[in-house]
Amino acid sequence: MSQLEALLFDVDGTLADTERDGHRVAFNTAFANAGLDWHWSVELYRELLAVAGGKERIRHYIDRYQQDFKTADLDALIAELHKHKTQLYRQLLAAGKIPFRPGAKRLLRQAHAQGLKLGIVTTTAAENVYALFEHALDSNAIGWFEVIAAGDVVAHKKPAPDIYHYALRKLALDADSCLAFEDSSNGLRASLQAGVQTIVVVNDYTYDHDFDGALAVLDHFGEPEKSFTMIVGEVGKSRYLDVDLLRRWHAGASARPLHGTR
Ligand code: XBP
Ligand code: MG
Repeated sequence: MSQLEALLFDVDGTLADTERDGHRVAFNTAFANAGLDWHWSVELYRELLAVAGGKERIRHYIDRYQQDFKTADLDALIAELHKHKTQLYRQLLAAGKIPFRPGAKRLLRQAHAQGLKLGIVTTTAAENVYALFEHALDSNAIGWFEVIAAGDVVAHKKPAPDIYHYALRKLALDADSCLAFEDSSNGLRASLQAGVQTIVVVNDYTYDHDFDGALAVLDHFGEPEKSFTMIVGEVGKSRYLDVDLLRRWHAGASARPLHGTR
């Protein structure tokens, strides 16, 4: 049975609640600045989030809701809109608008201090990860991560497992010596297909997703003074995720075949 050696974190919706008041707002501002009357409401964005990747999401939106839209070079337009959206999103991060979720910073700090390897496995653009960490985590924290697997570094985004395979290769670790943290069914499908046992922390956009196969489903990572709610999994006396609890869960999971991979 492998020892727990690394924690692999998704970003959007997991480490920070970035979608409703971050990415979505940046998309809408980029559309308005381009003279487009496209507006992604909070509810429409719930549907659009089923498509991972901002560029892929814009293309899906056009195909689904703007079939009459015509432009000389759609690829170029989407790339330009997404580049501007990323700049706007990073301004929101710099303004401190997007905090980390409860317990996320505490767990990252403890895992780093106790020598666990840390990796990021996200669909969002790498520059968004650096900006989030620069403005919402400790100043030197980016150095805690041995791999930042992000965005277009793989051709097939979540729910494909490619980003997890990429991160495991960079860490030179087997899937069974890692735990993953995700917030969505797309993310869970990606991690499970890569063979990584996964803990889900839900949010307002993903609470009703299918999390079959997750090791546990929680409302957040928990803090000593703010207990998590265990939605799926053994409750026990734990009130927040820490390295000891993760090691116990990992050891217990190692004895059990990974299920839920489809
Ligand atoms: C979530 C995503 C990303 C973001 C937008 O990524 O699917 O596309 O919504 O970021 P994850 P980009 O949950 O895997 O972190 O516009 O840079 O794609
Ligand atoms: Mg996510």
